[in-house]
Amino acid sequence: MNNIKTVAVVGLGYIGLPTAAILATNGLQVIGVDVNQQTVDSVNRGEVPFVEPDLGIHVAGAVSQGKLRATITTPKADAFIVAVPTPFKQDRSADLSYIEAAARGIAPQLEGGELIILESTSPPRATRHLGEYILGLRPDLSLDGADGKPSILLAHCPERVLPGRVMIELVTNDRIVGGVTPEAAELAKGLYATFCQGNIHLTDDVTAEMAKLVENSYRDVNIAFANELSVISDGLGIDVWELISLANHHPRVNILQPGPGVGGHCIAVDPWFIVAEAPEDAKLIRTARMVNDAKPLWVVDKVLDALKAAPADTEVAVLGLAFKANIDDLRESPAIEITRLISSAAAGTRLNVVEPHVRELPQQLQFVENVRLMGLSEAVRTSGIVLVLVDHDDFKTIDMAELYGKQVIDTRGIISV
Ligand code: SAJ
Repeated sequence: MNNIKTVAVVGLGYIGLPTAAILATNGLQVIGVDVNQQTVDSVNRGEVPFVEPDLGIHVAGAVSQGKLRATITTPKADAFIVAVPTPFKQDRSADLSYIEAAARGIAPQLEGGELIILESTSPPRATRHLGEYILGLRPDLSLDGADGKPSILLAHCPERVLPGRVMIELVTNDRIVGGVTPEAAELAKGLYATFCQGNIHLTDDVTAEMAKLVENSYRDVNIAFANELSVISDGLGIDVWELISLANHHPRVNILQPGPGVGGHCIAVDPWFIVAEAPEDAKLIRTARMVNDAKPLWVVDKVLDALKAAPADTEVAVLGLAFKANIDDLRESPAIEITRLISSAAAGTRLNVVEPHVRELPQQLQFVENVRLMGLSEAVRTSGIVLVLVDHDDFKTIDMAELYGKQVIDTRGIISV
């Protein structure tokens, strides 16, 4: 099957829905599949159930032109793209149950010749696992035409887009396509070439899986270096941002920025898949994860120390809950963990949370008595301690005069006092 006309995208989340929409606006007939009826209904109305710039226009356009529709059950299609979550389990190895559930939906629809692409971030050999899982359900098919059985073509094509820039980066980023067979890689390349203007690099499936994990681990290790420097600098009584900015004048030094910890659903998760695969050898990757995971507790201790030294009724302004600047995504956000920990360790202290990108507190903070959501000026005015957790642009406009006499704990280096 060299001529792909219909594509089923399984999982309509932060990656699946943009991918479905961009394929549909580039001429393919796309059916989005999701287990959540509300997601399905909202896509069929041409609406997007989460915030991502420009995605709404693509989805509304594709649905109104009849190129994109959503359903709960997996249909027949020429190609399937699996974009479901791969969280980690208690032991920090990857939970492949969502991939297996997707496979159970796809398997009955196969006739042979279909292309199946795994986009979910996956541990090494997950694509092969998906293939073997499907063949377990469909012993009449094969991966290579062995015994004269019709074959299915399997490839891994990891997503690499940055939340907040997804619709741009889907088109402009290079892609890595790893085929279980060269034929599968070529076919997948043809599909991505319908919308991707970057280079499409072909390799095998396991190298493609590792490439994605390595990219995020590289960033995690580098952020850990910056976070470690921030703790060391604090002990030395020097400004870590000045230190990094000076060191970065060296032509071969480019240190990232410290923060309150690493959030989001990718960088804090993916390195563990490498550690689970090579526990003896992945020493640096494991240590970096531990350094970044420890940073929120260090911030909590800073605030508790400041509270001990402050008058008893001191309130704390908590600036930001998102996992990074200028987005509304609160998943795995260190800011939420920090706020929650301070709220329970200092139960008598009022925490005035400012998060311009949400209308209500997230579930973890909703029924916590000493935490409330408020506007920036009011929170700063009423608080003796100002804790900056996210470098949202809105916070960079704070009038320095309003901070006079207050203790500022700035984990992002956006306020100079
Ligand atoms: N962070 C810092 N200091 C920095 C940079 C980031 O503390 O200098 C923190 C952020 O505040 C945030 C976390 O790290 O809490 C992650 O943010 P990010 O912007 O580095 O990355 P994500 O999670 O939004 O997206 C990453 C990207 N991967 C890389 O840049 C290698 C993206 O390209 C991937 O597609 C995405 O993970 C993913 O889905 O895997």
